[in-house]
Amino acid sequence: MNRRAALALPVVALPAQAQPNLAPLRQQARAFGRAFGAAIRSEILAQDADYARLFATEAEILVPEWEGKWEALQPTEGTFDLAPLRSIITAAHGHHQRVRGHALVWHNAMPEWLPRRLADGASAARAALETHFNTILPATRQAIRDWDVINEPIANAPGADNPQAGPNPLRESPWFRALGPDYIEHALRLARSLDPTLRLTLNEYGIEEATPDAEIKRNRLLALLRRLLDRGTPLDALGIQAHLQLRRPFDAQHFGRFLAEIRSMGLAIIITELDVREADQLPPDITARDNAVAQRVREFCSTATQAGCRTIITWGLTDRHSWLTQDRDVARRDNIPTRGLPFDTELRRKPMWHALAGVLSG
Ligand code: 9MR
Repeated sequence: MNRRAALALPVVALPAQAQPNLAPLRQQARAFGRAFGAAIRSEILAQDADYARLFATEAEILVPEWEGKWEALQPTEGTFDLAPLRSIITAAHGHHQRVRGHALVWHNAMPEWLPRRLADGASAARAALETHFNTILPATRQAIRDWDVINEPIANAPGADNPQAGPNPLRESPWFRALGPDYIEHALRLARSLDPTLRLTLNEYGIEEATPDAEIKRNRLLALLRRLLDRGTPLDALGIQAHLQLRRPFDAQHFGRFLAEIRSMGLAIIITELDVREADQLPPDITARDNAVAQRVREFCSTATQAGCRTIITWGLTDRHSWLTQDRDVARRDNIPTRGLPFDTELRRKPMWHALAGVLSG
């Protein structure tokens, strides 16, 4: 689609059924120099043809929801299995899509052996990191030009929600315990040395909303980024996960100032895992619920694009398969499935889709 055709697209949110011919998000974003992507799961890709078609049509970027984590890539120490990740790469190539890597250093989705190895001390931890990077980065070099090298390094704020939290601004993960705060710099330098043109991203959650806890996390993150950059650590982008929650307030101006600060450091901004958890008290009907989700997405994403963010990735595409309903810790207590992604369980476009279309082509 050319730019003129994209410009002619209506940006107001009308019911999806009324606009069957609107171009997919992928095309709408591309016409405006932006990119839309989504996290995908290889086992569903293999089983659900409609799901596969939806990703092929709507997403420019695919992110492996699980297949790029240690648990998937190195289930046994020294034995690598890239088959699930390769199935996503193959699908992406078939549809001229890009793949983002997620995640090289994280405290979750570790194979059972890894925490034990990290507990053996700094040199064992460094060796494990090097073996993993030395294998994965060259093997995926052709297909993946952007990796979340560091995922979720900031500790959550201490407080009522998190009584265990200590004063350390960095999360005391197995990596931190083995290597100290320098594990972040070490991993970023290693990635850069193995692949000098790879885009290196540090990805974080809980930094979006207007709560005291998010403010503490933002300040901790800014301090970490300043320290890394002052030391000449290679880093290209901040990934903002954006698992938004409607029960929390959002302040566009305040968040915009935070993004401007990130940009002033010379870092790109990527929205990496967007989805929306609905309010505790749900609005009366599905339309009102979907509009509330769309409204937050519109406000949040337009703040990000105004600050120069050019890439928006949702954590899944459809409510049919979403960690928001499948993860027991985040699923609603009343068991009502959350409608926090752009497509419903029948793969129909929802107001959130229209909100994204409006922002990406706005
Ligand atoms: O959605 C992902 C879920 O399917 C996996 O089981 C889980 C553990 O690997 O990770 C989930 O994705 C997380 C992402 O990797 C990092 N940010 C938070 C995401 C939701 O938990």
